[in-house]
Amino acid sequence: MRRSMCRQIVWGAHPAYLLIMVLVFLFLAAGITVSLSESMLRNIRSAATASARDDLRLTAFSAMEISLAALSEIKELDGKLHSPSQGWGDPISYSPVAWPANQNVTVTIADETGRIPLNPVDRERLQQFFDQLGIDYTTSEELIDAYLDWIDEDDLERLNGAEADYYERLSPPVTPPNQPIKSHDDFRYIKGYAEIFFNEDGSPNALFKQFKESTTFHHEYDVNINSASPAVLGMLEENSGLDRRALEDLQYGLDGIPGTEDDGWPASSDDITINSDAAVGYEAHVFRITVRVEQGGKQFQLSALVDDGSSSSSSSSDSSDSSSSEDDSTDSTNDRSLSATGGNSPSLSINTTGSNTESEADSTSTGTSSSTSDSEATVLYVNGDWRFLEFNENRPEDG
Ligand SMILES: [Ca+2]
Ligand SMILES: [Ca+2]
Repeated sequence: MRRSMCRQIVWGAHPAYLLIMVLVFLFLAAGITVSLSESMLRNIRSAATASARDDLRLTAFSAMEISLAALSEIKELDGKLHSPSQGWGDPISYSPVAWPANQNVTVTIADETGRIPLNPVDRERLQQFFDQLGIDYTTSEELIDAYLDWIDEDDLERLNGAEADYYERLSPPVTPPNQPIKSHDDFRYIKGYAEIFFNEDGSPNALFKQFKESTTFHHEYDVNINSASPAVLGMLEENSGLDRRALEDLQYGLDGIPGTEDDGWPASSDDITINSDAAVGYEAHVFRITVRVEQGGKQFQLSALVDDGSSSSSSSSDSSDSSSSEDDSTDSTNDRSLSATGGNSPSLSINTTGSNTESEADSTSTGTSSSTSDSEATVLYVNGDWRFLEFNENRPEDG
């Protein structure tokens, strides 16, 4: 009782002090409210951004589905896929879909089959291609031997090759992977390539650009003449007697303009003058599909490498989950073995049993994979006939 009396007296004695206390409290409360609402706004804003990104992602996945559907439908109608002029070169125009009005959707489908396979290497073909790039025979031999030693399992040097002994003496030392590679970036480190394909400052030169756009690690088919690079066509003109003029006439159609309705394509060696069509193909099997969706400065991109499932020989992988199908491979009549050029190369066992078994095989992979399973295609997942060999999504940061 006395104490509250005392307090009243104290408060009553200092009204100005009380007023200041109240003001300070109000000021602090206002500050807290402001900072609360700022963080709420931030949360709301980031939720809205996330939702916008989800919208872009959804659209991108739809565009990927539509692209695959276009490829499937054209294959169904025409029997085979040969050339982007069949319609699959522009799947967005092929499949009229009402995209969200504020989103800009673009899709490119590039035929990977138009490139010369580097895994395994057709030594003669690569030799011819290097010749087309203006690289002399001796240097070509050195480049090819060095590449093969870089990826073969052993440490035995080919005539013009190099193994770990050579690379560990370099400064800085590098280690050859001794297994198939997946990226052209590796060539920077392989003996002899830096001098031919890279500038002194380490940047790739124009020759490397031609080499990169004309070669691939992702298929083993004959090179599709319908999507081959100018350098590859030049090689075919020189070594296989390809009539490039006749090819252009066919591809550009009667109006002589590429990209118009009347564009055609050779579907077999019956359609085009070529002396030797060894290793020359007319079909597309492996595609790199890139989807971009943009909306108000935001972008979402999907990129996939898909195989039409007509062969399992499209890609090799060293990943630990590479499919192991030892149970059903022994009774298959479709198994074929390919041997990479050179006596020291490992034999690649290619299992071509059914197109839909890989997804199951993936989940039953074991840790006991033998050396041959390194060379089997890694299938991320299967969509109808389409087998995804690579899949990347990326959402560049805003701004
Ligand atoms: Ca080696
Ligand atoms: Ca070797």
